[in-house]
Order: sequence, then structure tokens, then C-alpha cells
Amino acid sequence: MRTQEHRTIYLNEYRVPVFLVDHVALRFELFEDGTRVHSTMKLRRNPDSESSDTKLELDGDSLTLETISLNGQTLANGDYDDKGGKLIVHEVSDEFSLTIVTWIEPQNNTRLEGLYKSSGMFCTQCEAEGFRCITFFPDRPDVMARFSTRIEADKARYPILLSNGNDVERGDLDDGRHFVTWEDPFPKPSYLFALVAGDLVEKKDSFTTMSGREIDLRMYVEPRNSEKCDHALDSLKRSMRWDEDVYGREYDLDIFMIVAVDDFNMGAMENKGLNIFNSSCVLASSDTATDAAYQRIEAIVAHEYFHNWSGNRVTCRDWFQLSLKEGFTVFRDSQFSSDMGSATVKRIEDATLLRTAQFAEDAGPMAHPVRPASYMEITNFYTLTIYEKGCEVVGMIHTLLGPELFRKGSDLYFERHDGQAVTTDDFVKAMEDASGRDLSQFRLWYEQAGTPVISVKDEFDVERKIYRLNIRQQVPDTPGQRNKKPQHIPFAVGILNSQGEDQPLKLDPAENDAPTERVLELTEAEHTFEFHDIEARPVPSLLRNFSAPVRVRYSWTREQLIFLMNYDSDGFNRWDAGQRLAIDVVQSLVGQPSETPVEPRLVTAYGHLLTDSGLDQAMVAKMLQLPSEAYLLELNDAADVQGICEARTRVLNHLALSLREELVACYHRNSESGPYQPTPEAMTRRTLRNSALGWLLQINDEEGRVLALKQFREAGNMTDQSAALRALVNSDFEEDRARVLAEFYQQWQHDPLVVEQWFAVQASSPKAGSLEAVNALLEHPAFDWKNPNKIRAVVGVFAGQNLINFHARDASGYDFLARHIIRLDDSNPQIAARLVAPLTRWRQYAETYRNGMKAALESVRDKSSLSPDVYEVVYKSLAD
Ligand code: 0A1
Ligand code: ZN
Repeated sequence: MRTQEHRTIYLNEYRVPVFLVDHVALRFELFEDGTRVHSTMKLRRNPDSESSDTKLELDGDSLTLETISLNGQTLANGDYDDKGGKLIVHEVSDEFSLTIVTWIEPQNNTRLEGLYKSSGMFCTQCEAEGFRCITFFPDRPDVMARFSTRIEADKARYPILLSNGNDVERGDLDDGRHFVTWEDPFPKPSYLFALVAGDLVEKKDSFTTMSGREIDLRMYVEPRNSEKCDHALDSLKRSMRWDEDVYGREYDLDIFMIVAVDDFNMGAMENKGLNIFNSSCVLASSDTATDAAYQRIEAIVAHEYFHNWSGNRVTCRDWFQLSLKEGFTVFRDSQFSSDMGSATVKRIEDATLLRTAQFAEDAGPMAHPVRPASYMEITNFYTLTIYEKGCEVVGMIHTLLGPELFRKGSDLYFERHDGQAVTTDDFVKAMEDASGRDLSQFRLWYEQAGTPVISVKDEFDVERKIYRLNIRQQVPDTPGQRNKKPQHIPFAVGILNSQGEDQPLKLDPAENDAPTERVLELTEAEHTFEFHDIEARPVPSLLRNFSAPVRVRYSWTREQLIFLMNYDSDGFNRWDAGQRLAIDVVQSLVGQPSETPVEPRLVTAYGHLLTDSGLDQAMVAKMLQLPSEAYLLELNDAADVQGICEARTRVLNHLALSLREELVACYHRNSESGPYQPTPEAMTRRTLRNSALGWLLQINDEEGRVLALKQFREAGNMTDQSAALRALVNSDFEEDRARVLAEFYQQWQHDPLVVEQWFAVQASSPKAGSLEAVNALLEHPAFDWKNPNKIRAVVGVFAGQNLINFHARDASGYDFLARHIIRLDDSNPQIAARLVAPLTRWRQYAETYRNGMKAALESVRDKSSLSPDVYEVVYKSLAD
């Protein structure tokens, strides 16, 4: 039975390693038909282990063992066992050296874990358990070894040979081969190992650290990408400075390298001193990359760089602690992005992602705590919960402690645990010890899955001038967890008088100088807070700046929402009020006859946003975006997908028709000439102009069409060109749509990253993105089933973003996805498992959809020899 093949791993089974590796010397002989890996490890018994076992167990996957010798003596067959993903040496002493030679075939590695080839170069991906696909090793993060790596390869094909640390020796060999030896002075877990070999160009830069050390910065890319490195290198220097200024963290090696590869399962990887990036997350030039890509690159470069301390110097004891490095590092990169641009806009973006995607995960069959208690396949746990909710949890500690104590806590954490592999609990403990605060109840955020629901009721006592907030919290049941305890929730509030002014929040009638904003600390299932000396019934501003990852329920009237949109001093809540109003309007139209009027006050509010030049334009750009279809679906039980998408489109059309003149004016007002600037101000102008264009084409406006065609052909940057393309593709101007798609491909066919955008625009289009068109894209010569970016751009975008077509009533979208998951399961199980996500929440949909989604999951389940990756997601999704 399958259930027996697929093993579950439990946190409470954690045992310290029996043997430690002090040093490992690797030698790679890279050839076209395979790679020979020589590894010599110095091992010793772990003094902290209670086991007196004299057998040694190493992990290995898809390896051909050639020879093995213990202390220089070749072992005979009977001395070891090589089966079931383990190499067991039956008898070892307390201190010994082990040399193992294995043969691997990177050229046939389509899983992209371990050592593989991408566009002719060799590269590695070892997190989480890829190192075991390279050689036998105790492949767990609490074994930290010093690595030395000698790489040998053909000099003409692979002039550049890279690994972690410093290059200490290089030279020529026979047969046109050469070698380079790298030494990494910092002990590290095997998941941070990296190797790159290829014909790459080197871009050099440098950075002087706060203590005056000169760091060599190098970026390695294929020659055709040599003009796309500046933005990443600039982002890197900004990140290095920021980490010194804000966290006091200085870089520790003499060189820092970034490599771009085309075939990569994720965004990027923080290997010590040698970060490897998916080329889509690092390469940019203004003619080929959009503003969104510029921002993504800056954030990801920062994220990977910040891992050097939060992840590499202090790493995870085991993979249950993944959020220790990921939650904290996402928190650090979001602080960085806030500092580089608008903090409110960044908060809105983070909250949008969390509420749309993480809340959905938390309410579905894959729900798990920030520190999970079990898993089948760790690569399935690189989730929004580990990353984004993990970030929010660190952010709440920051809110509870305040910036100074938080910094004291992070200093203590880095100092106390430098060079160690630790737990999320060690992180919280450092924060407690540095601040004197008790975070014991707070720890539930790591243990309990599910999004807390906060229900707020208010009451105004005219006589006593008291405004009361009654706040209840409830953490919903999730798979395997029921009857949860109340959590410690920082709940920031303000209250506004009828003039829209913040009122002093006097919890004690005698209080002078009461603040106008407070972080209420919710620790019980129910609290009532009384605010004194309130003259008239106020309007509450709840969960300011999204101070906790929770759902808030309060019965806002539309007047109150409009009032908050105009007056709330908290920018996040001004935006959120607009979202809530729009959600209310869309929801009230679902299933209503098409002549049902759209709330006129929504039109007025949007009109105000478009015309009041005194408003912060970055905020306006955000406020003009209607809540996404995905978020609207997430908010509904028994969701009627078509009904929701139609209602949203109706609101969009109504707004665009009513505000046509304002949109045209907004378009022209935000037009600019001159060279592309990736500054926040210029990005805001482009966002506003391109949103206006999108709205105009949404209603098939003739003037909009002319503007879009002109912009498409004359744009001086990819942001404007692709926005015009998207607007036309999503319109009913069929001839134009076909023409611009052809022209765009013609212009950019040589650039895979732009071709990915071309795929995604079509796969996401409610018009052009019907299943037939998407199937045609899969047959396109530029499509490649081995390249994760292409798969994501077509299959992933269709299933995740083209909701109206993916959820076609005849279930064709579901069948399509299931077929491709099955096909990918053999070649790249990680990518296949990620594609299951759009089907997992089948129970939340109205019956017509539900049955089709379930049947699609069942068809995947019934495939023979399913990978553990896909098996886990499908099995959990179908479980009762
Ligand atoms: N640690 C990386 C993400 C990453 C995780 C797994 C990978 O392969 C399975 C690759 C990258 C980060 O947080 O950026
Ligand atoms: Zn990370």
C-alpha cells in the first residue's frame, strides 16, 4: 500500500546526530556523461548523543557507489549496506575518516535537486535534501562541517568553476582540463553547499564594510545577459549597508558571488558566499524587465543576502524549524523594502498576499503551524505559512517589544547562537531574555495552525462618555488540531471622531496625554476595553497597519467605510476600508440581475481618488485596485466562482464607464518621457497610467485602444510595453490582440524572460486565456517542459490566476491541470506538487466545481508510483 511507502516524519522523533562531520574534502570530476564525486569526511562521535551505536548511517539518493574506504582501507561488500536511501557502515570507531566515491548523472537530472545542468552549465540546489543526490552524507542541517571543494572540468567549456568560500588554488590538468579549489572557513550544513561550472561572464563590483574590509562582489551570468546585472549588484550593495545599519551585521567572507541560472525550482538560494538565482529573480534591464520585476529582484537579492546571518551563521536544527530562518529573513527583507520605498504600500502588499494566499492555505487541507509537527516531504513545506505567516509572527514580536528591545533581542540571538543550528524556541527565548517580556503564550503562534478570527462589537455609553470595544478571538480547527487556546495578539486600534480626528485613547479616566493609537494585547478569548471621555459615538479603526495576521469581523456600514477611506490616519486602514467597501459591493451583486445598480458611493470614492491631486499617489495607485478574484473567492464559503468573477467584472465595468473622463485625464497626467527610472515615484506614475489604460480597455474604449497601441509600439521600457500588451489582450479588440501578441513575440523571442511574460499574459487572460489558447501555448516552440519558469508561466498562471477559465463549468480546466501534474510528477516532482495547490481547497467551492476538482485530485491519486511530493498534497487534500 502507498501509505506505507510514504513515511511521515515527526518533530518529536528528533534525536541529535550520533556522528558529526568536522571536515569534508570534495573533489568533482565533471564530464559530459556523468560526474565522479570523491568525498573524504572526518567524522567523530557526537558528545551530546546518548547513542553508543557503532554503525554509521549516511543519506544518499540516486547515487552509484563506486568505492568506499574507512581510514584508508577499502571496505568489502559485507562491511556496509547501500539500500533504501541510506548507506550504512556496520562498524566504525569514535573518530575516523571515510572516503566515498560516487558516480552521478547531472545531465539527466530533471528534478533540479542536487547537481544538474541548466543551459549547458553545471549548478546545484541542495536545500532541503539535495546534497544526498551528490554524495553520501549526514544530510541534515544540524551537522555543520567545514568544506573544501576541488572542481575539475574541461577548460574550454567550463572556464568558470565556483564553490563556497575562497578560491585557494587553481591550475591546468591534462586533456584540456583545469581545476579550482575552494575553501569555506565557516562550518555549514550540507544544504548550503553550492557548485557552479560554466562559460559565464563575470561582473565585478565591491563593497567596503563598516569595519573597513573590502569585499569583492561578483556576478556570473551567460554572456547574453551581461547587460542585466546592474540592478542586482546595486540591490546587493544597498542590502549590505542596510544590514549593517539596522541589524549591525557585517559580511564575513572576502567575496560574495551571485549566479543566474535559467532552470530553477524556486526563486533563489542563499548558499554560503555563492547565491544561486533563478534568472527571472535577478536579471533586469529596463527594456526587458517590468517595475514589478525590479522590485522583486531587489527584495530577493536582499532576502538571500540577509540569510548570511539569519540562516547561515545561525541555522536550523531540523526542517521543522524552517521558519526560524525563513520567517525572520522575510521579516528582514520586508523591513528593507519598506525603508527603500513606501512603508504603507509595502504593508499593503504583504497583507494582500497573506490574506489572499496564506489565509487560504491556513483554511485548507495543507494547513500547518509555522513550526509544523510532522511532514512527509519537506519541499512541500516551503509555504506561505512558513515564510509569510512566519514573517508576521516575528513582526508581532517586533510590535510587542518595540524596535530597541527587538534589536537587543536579535543581537543576543546572533551572539548566543553564532555557528549553531537552533530552534524557533531559541529565537523567542533570546527575545524574551533581552527584553524581559514573557512570550510563553505568544509561542502558540508557532504551534497552532489556522487564522484567528477576531470579532469586534462596540457600544457607546452617552451618559458616561465611554466607548466600549468587545473583542473576541477564536482560532479555527485545522487538520489534526481542534479546540485551540487563545493566542497573544497585538491588536492596534484608533478611534475617530465625527471630524475624522484621532481621539486620545484613555483606558483610565485619570490618564493625561493618552496616546491616539494603542496596541491592545489580546490574550484571552474575550476582552472588553473601555475608552473614557469620548464625546460622541466614534468610528473604530481596527487592526491598524495590519498588526496581526488575523481576520477581523465588525459590522461596518458603507458610510463608515467611506469615512475611514477619507480620514483614517492609518494609511493601511484607509486602503483596507476601500477594499472592504468594494468587497461588500461585489458580494451584494453576486447572482443579482444585471440591471441591479452598483453602489453610487463607490463611484464617488473612486472618482475622488482619481481627481484629488493632494493625495499620496502611491496610495491612490493601490486604492484603485479592486480586490482580486482570488481574494473574493477566499472570503466565500461554497464559492460560486463564475458568479463572483462576473460580479467583480460588472463593478469594474461600471466604475470604468462612469469615470471614463477621469481615467483618460489620469492617463495623460501620468505620462512622462525621458529615460526609465526605477524610483518609487516613477513606478507610481507608471502604475497609475497603466491602471487607467487597463480600465479603459476593460470597457473596450476606442480612445483607450488608440492610446494602448501607441504605447505598445513607442514604449521605452518593458513596464509600459507589457501593460499595453496586457490591456489589449484582455480587451475585445480581437484583431489588435492577435497583432500585438505576434509583434511582441517577434520582437522578444530571443529573450526567455520576456517570452515568459508573453506566455503569462496569455495564460492569465480571461479572453485569450481560454483552455484552447493555453493548450496551443504548450505546443509553442518556446515552451519547454523541463523549464520550471515556462511551466509556471503557462500552467501555473492559468490555474492560479485565470480563475474564470480554470473553473470552467465543464471541469476542463481541472482535467487539464491533473493531466499535467501527472506528466510532471515523473520529471520534476517539486514543481508537480506545487501545481496541485489550486485544487486542494475543493471543499470550499459550490457543488458544481467541487465535484470536478475532487475528481481531478482522484485521477492524480490513481497514478501509479506517485512521488512523495505529489502524494502528500493529494492524499491530504482528499482526506476526510
Ligand atoms: N531558501 C531559499 C528557498 C529555496 C528553498 C528550496 C529550494 O529548493 C527546494 C530552493 C530555494 C530562500 O528562502 O530563498
Ligand atoms: Zn529564504
